[in-house]
Formats: sequence, C-alpha cells, structure tokens
Amino acid sequence: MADIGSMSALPVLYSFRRCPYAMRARLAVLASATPVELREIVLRDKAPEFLAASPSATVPCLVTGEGEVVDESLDIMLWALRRHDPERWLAPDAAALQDMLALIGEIDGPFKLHLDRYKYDTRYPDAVREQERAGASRYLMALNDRLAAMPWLFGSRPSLADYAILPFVRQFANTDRAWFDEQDWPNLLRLLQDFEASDRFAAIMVKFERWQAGAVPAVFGGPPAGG
Ligand SMILES: N[C@@H](CCC(=O)N[C@@H](CS)C(=O)NCC(=O)O)C(=O)O
Repeated sequence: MADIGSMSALPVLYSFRRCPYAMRARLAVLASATPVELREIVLRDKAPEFLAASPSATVPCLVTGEGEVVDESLDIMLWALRRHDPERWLAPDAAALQDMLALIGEIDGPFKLHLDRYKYDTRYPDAVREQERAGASRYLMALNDRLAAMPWLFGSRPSLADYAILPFVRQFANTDRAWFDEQDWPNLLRLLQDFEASDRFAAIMVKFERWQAGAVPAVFGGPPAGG
C-alpha cells in the first residue's frame, strides 16, 4: 500500500526544489490552487516512505488523498489542472492539448537527452559538449521562432506547455548563462527572464526543510490568500 499521509487528508507531493520536473509539477499545483503536503526529498538519501510510494524512485511523485500514485511530472500537472484550471492552461487559444503534448514530448525527449549530455558531459564519455549544446539549441531556436508570432508558446496566454518547458530552458540556460544570454533567441530569453522574475517562480522556489516521517506537514499551494 502506498503511504497516503494518513494524518492528513491532503495529497502528498514528494518534491525536490531544484529538480526541473518537480518545478513543473509545483507550477501546476499552484496554478490549480490545490493544497498539497509538500515533502522535500534529498536525492542522495531518499526517505523510505518516498521509495515505498514512487515506483521510479524519482521526484516528483504525488500520492492522492485516495492513495493513487501519480509518478510522472507531466501526469501530476494534468492531474492538478483537470481538478481545477482557473487560468485555462489546458485550453490555450492557439492549440489543442495534443499539440501541447507533442511539443512537450520533443523537449522531454530529444532536447533533454542533448541537455543532459551537455550539462553532465563528463558522465557521458562519448559526448562532445559543443555538439550536444548545438543539438539542444535547435529545439530552443524553434521555440524562439514560435515566440516571434505570439507572446507565449501557444498564444496570448500561458499554457501547460510554457510551464512544462520553462524549467528545462532554465536548466539549459544556467549550464552556461553567459553563453545562453549571447545567443540570437531574444523571444526565448524574454520568456525565460519574465518567468524567473515572476511571483509564481518565487512561489515555487520557496525553501522547504528536508522532510522526514513525523514532521509537521508543510502545506504548499491552495486558494490564493484573500481569494
Ligand atoms: N520522468 C520523470 C523524471 C523525473 C526525474 O528524473 N527526476 C530526477 C531529479 S531532477 C530524479 O528524481 N532522479 C533520481 C535520482 O537522482 O536519484 C518525471 O517526469 O517525473
């Protein structure tokens, strides 16, 4: 049986502050105004309750109030937004959900492969850093081209795709920020800078103490204050 956080009716979100997958999950949880109990995991010393809950042993992992486990970051986003989507991230004005999932799939797939081989090139003996960076950059140029026609990836409003993808653009950018900032992708740079300066980004980057069994539950998300 999964640990359902028996002392609390809230869904449990196992998370790690700097993980881009966990960041996208927290972004959607916040946008959906769904309160969750956030359990900050240390990846080099994972809590046994987390390992019992997550089949993949990766963050993020969400356990619903009914004990259902949602172990993929994109599925956690969809779970949260299908409960409540006040900003209509699932219904952008310029696309269908399938279109967004296709673009997210490119970023999660081939782009992320290049990104890992660029950022962690010493872990991949056959990786040539500049080649990997160029491989990833082709996907970023395509994002920049989309953003020439509209302020967000799928129209005039932010959508699932923007927030699923931005944490990975940021991870790429921060691998060598000086280089990133010099490239000819002004629209993408603007989107990333706006994201990093946003209240929402600040809200998902709030620090939580490492979780351990018995800790006072730390609540993340929920209805906006005064709303
Ligand atoms: N496909 C998973 C991937 C999540 C993932 O790889 N998370 C990393 C941290 S950024 C992790 O937990 N790695 C396990 C580890 O480092 O032991 C998802 O989308 O949730």
